[in-house]
Amino acid sequence: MKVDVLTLFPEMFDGVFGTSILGKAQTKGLVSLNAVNFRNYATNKHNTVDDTPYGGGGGMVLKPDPIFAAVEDILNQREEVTMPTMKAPRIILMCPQGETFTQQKAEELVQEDHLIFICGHYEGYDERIREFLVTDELSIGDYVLTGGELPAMVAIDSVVRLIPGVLGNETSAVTDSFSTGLLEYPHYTRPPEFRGMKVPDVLLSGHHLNIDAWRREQSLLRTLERRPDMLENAELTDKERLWLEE
Ligand code: 6GU
Repeated sequence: MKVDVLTLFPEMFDGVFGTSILGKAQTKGLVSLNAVNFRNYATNKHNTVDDTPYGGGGGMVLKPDPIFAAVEDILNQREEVTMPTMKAPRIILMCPQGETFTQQKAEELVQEDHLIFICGHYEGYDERIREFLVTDELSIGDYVLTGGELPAMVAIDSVVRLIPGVLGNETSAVTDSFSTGLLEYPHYTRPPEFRGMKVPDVLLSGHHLNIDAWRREQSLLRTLERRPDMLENAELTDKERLWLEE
């Protein structure tokens, strides 16, 4: 997968793209992550990327031309001549008005082979970017941030970790707890007793059927307690639904 990010602050991505699991995913050749400063595509002599809004009012608006030019440059670098069946990339605008990013969206985006994220910073976007350039608009939740960079990093992290081979096998099993629609059960490791705080007996019993049953029950209770809204769409047996209603 190839991921390009258009931003006025490409250095914000250095740590995230170069470190830990995302860094390793690139070394393994599973993904190529690239942050591009769209100021490099400004056409006037002061390299302006924003301007005052038509019709007046406060704030600045990101101009369409540098962002269109940056995206077109990325598109022209694609090998569509030699690979005519190549799928068009998703062009994703990060903005508070976008569709809320979810695990389901991450699972949809990991099917793509090229993603282009566009991040604005405190300004609005010229509406023609929305209307004629982007394929998706994403937000990461109902709170306001100073820019789309952190949200883009959040989305990229959650998509890239779903690429086969990016996570070790031990970790990938854990992945799907959100996709199964339930919160995770509690985890414990050694020692069996720490300052008088004990690990539940069942986990030390070696009885795997009982352990699986306990974990399932804990997942259900935890979801009921913390995220009852998730239970509607979760995959539950009739028996489990009855038990939760008690
Ligand atoms: Cl994508 N951008 C900004 N500026 N704030 C946000 C957001 C995006 N998602 C949640 N808050």
